[in-house]
Amino acid sequence: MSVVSEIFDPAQWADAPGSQNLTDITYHHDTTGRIARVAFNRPEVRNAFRPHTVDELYTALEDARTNPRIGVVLLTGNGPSPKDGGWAFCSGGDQRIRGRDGYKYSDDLTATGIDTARGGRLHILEVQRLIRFMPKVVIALVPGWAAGGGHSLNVVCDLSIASAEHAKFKQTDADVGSFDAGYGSAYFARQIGQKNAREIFFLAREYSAQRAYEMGAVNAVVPHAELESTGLEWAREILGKSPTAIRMLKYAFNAVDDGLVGQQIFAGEATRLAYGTDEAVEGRDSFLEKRDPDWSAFPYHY
Ligand code: S0N
Repeated sequence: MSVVSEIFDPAQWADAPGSQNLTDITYHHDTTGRIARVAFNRPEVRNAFRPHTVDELYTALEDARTNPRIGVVLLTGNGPSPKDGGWAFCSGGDQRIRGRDGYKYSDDLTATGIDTARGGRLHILEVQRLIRFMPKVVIALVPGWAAGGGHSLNVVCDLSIASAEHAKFKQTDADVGSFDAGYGSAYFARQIGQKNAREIFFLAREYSAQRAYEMGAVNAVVPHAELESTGLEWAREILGKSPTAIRMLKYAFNAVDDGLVGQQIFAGEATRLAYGTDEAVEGRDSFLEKRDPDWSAFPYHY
């Protein structure tokens, strides 16, 4: 097992199946196969994402979402940078390939044209929704900079743990003519309050892990060397809880901010639970047996 980051413990992890050819991220499962670790792997550019990075990220997270054994996902950034030793969670979209109508699908920096089928695609927002809507806890482990779209990813993760020494936060969107007008800002304001969120976006100043903790943007600040072990400890604790309770709670927390989509997702889980009852089985069977349903065994609860 190769060491992908200075604070990565290879004894805890195995390559996730099919992850060998990834270039922009790394994807591991823990030795029990119940925790996924997905990490940005472009430390030389503070883990900025290009379209290919987002494709890989989406594929790995979707794999974790649909793997019935995985219960918790850790999202982090590998480091440090071989160039200057700097650490990053993610610094958002790679500014070198941002086009007039979004991000060029081509990662070839010399490319002049935009693939018209995919040009201008801001598919990091699809990743945000995948994290938000997956029925599993996603924990951001922030080893360094969380900036721009990387700041927004920290916002959408369910829980966040930050490195005391290296984690730094900055919402640069207004500096670079970009704006996350969805979860990254409006939902962020729900987390830390309107005045704090507006200050962070309008002034685009850097703030520390400790300040992030005080505002409620992260759950804990731990020594850098303990970041990943703390993430694993939290994940293992969560794995000791009822999967259904965790899923329903996540969707309950989401629903109030997610409108009808939030209600739909919560309701879908309620329907799935109802399908497991004798009452629902009677409804199905009566239809298949071409008879009236007999609900007499099912009282009106109060
Ligand atoms: C992260 C910062 C603050 C770190 O500063 P530091 O430590 O001084 O390092 P640097 O010397 O600046 O950087 C080291 C090397 O890394 C390169 N680099 C850093 N970030 C990027 C980047 N995002 N793109 C390309 N390269 C990057 C530097 O150039 C340097 O390279 P060398 O060594 O060759 O000089 C600081 O680096 C910083 O401010 N970075 C830019 C942060 C930023 O503005 N990100 C973009 C914000 N916008 C988005 O992310 C939009 C995309 C997006 O996610 C989105 C899409 C639709 C709707 C909403 C969103 C959303 O925002 O979520």
